[in-house]
Amino acid sequence: MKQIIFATNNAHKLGEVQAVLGDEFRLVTLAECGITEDIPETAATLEGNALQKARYVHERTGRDCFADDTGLEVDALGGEPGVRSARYATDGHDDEANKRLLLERMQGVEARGAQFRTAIALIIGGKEYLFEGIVRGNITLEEQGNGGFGYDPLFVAEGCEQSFAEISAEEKNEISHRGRAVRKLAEFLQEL
Ligand code: ITT
Repeated sequence: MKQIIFATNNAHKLGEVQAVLGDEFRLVTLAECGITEDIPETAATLEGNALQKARYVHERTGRDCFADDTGLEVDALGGEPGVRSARYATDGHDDEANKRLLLERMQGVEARGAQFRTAIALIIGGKEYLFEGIVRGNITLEEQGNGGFGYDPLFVAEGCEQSFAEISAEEKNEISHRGRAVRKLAEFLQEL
């Protein structure tokens, strides 16, 4: 079984990514590498932040690793919250405040198109690679469902009637931004 570090502090992401990668890969967590501090995410783009996280871990461990940075890009808000998705309402990771603020900004807005976009940065054999996954959909009028995490209760993917918080983890992975990006990563790793 191949081992690779996934530079995330988000247990939900870890579960989603491990499910897509399957038994062939074991994801090594930051805690297992002794990295317990918050990794800076100060870049202006998702790609920049994903690279920043992967480089941080690679510099400290010297090991192959990857990181995911994800944003919800809402058409009517000019792509916001985008790279600021985690810190939309406050400086911290306050999911409830973030969702409230988004619904507030979308009040009365009819065109509710949006996309989740994931950028994955991989550092392997000292080289850097980027992978992207996008899912288009719409912002709901109110929260729907209790599953998933983050903005999931506010997003219904194109072709779906239920939000990401109402479908199973397997169904989300089949169509989601992260599922798509991770499948590209998996194909790349398998061809090495
Ligand atoms: P790491 O940086 O430790 O990986 P994080 O939770 O900070 O974890 P991001 O910076 O990528 O992850 O997340 C940006 C925001 O987008 C944050 O508020 C997440 O809750 C949210 N988010 C990320 N992926 C999501 C998903 O699949 N569904 C819903 N919200 C998501």
